[in-house]
Amino acid sequence: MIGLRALSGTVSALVLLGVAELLALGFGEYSSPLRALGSAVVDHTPDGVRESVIDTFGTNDKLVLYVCMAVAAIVLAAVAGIVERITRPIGSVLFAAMSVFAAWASVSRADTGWAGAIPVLAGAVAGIATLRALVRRLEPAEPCPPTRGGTTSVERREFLNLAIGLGAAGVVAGVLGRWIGSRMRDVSGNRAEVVLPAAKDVGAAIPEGADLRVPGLASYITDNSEFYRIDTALVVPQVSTQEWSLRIHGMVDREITLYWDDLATRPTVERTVTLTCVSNPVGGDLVGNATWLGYRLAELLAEAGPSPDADMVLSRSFDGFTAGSPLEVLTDGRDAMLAVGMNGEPLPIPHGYPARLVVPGLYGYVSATKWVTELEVTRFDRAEAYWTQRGWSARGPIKTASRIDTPRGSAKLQPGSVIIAGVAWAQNRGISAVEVQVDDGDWRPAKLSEMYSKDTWRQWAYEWDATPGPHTLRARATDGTGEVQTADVVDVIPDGATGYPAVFVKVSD
Ligand SMILES: Nc1nc2c(c(=O)[nH]1)N[C@H]1C(S)=C(S)[C@@H](COP(=O)(O)O)O[C@H]1N2
Ligand SMILES: [Mo]
Repeated sequence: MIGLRALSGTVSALVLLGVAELLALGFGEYSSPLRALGSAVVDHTPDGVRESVIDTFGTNDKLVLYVCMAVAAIVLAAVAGIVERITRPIGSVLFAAMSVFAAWASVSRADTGWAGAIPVLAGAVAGIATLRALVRRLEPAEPCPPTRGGTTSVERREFLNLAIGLGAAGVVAGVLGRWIGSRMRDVSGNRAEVVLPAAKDVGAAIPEGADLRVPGLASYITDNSEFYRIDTALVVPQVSTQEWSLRIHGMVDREITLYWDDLATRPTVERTVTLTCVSNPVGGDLVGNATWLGYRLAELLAEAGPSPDADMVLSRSFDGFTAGSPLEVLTDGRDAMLAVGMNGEPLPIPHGYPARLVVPGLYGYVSATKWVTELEVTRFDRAEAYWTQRGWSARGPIKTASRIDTPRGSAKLQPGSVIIAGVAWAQNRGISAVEVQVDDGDWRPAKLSEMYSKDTWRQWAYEWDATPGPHTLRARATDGTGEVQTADVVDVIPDGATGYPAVFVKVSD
């Protein structure tokens, strides 16, 4: 019996979600309870938990989140079904409470008014009605039933048919709602029609020697399809060029709003810049190098005329993410840009289509806002960006780092010549040397790939005469100012990990 009651609860939750997801088609993206709750969880997860989830599951953290939410919803709904039968209407109240919470999550998201609560609340009415109807069927028809179990096998079969039918209807409605919603929003058609402007100020050609082409070593330019992706977006924001605009406001002489077509008349710049995530652990792969096409931020900001008292630009994305960059950094002459192209294509949708920021020398969380729609000129003592509110440092200059790509950890090697190779980066300062250490031996200089610019990573390689036994290989880089990468082992929070990358290998006899 308890199973049937739990089933009533679960089926009712499916009806609730199905109705809400279908109705959400008419009330904007965040009126979907799954979407709104998921984003609320992302924004409110304590850092420690977030870190351990990311450590454990890598960048599958979003999938993990959805699975956890689904399990939590099923368990809660099952409990609601059970308690509704014991003390009515506690289960219904539990349902209503969960719905109010989901409605709050919808309404509190960016760009959704009170109407955003309608789908969840309508779903709640349907879900609670379902719960009461199902639970009533589990009650004995007479006070002293002739059979002990309360329901007869015929009643039981009828109940199951009804429950399964309703549950299936809920699932179909929900899947249909999500699917139609994603089709309605999808901007890949819009992206396919974009013609990128020609680059006016083209960066120097990338020399052959920038890429050492060592097997197992990251290529100098990272393919768009392989470029790491980090963001808080559960569903990739879909922003068409018609919908997109960039408002520059705050401490400025004149607020301006740029539309996509306005960009066409402006001078373009093309630069190859390496992006890095502050959450990249030592040796990690949250770093990539691409050729970006865009517009100089300094020029766009100058059109608005920033106040001399301002020291921060708070960039905001379509989906409410914010990053705070020092105004000084955006205007000091480096190639900080509003990028619209990545490696010869319009930005891929997950990388910020149609426009994002790229700032050489700053970690992504304080600079690289994707789907960017606003630049608010402000001050660090007045505004706090998304990750700063969550305990990360307000400022995020990139720390000098190196990585060993080959050989891989725990590789089994043959004695003799082994190529140790990797990448090193210190954007806006450049890399002037990389050294390699085997076990506790001396630091030996590695061969560097041809220098391209101080804003991109550099490859390095070192030929090692491997001797039998276990070995530890380490690397360290020196930046363009002569500063050696620090050996201090520091975690990614609050402003980026440090320490030497190490790889443990076994060389056979
Ligand atoms: N809208 C939005 N932009 C964002 C983020 C985000 O969560 N939302 N994350 C930032 C972070 S932390 C990084 S490291 C870079 C990653 O850019 P990529 O996904 O194109 O590699 O995007 C930045 N821009
Ligand atoms: Mo990041």
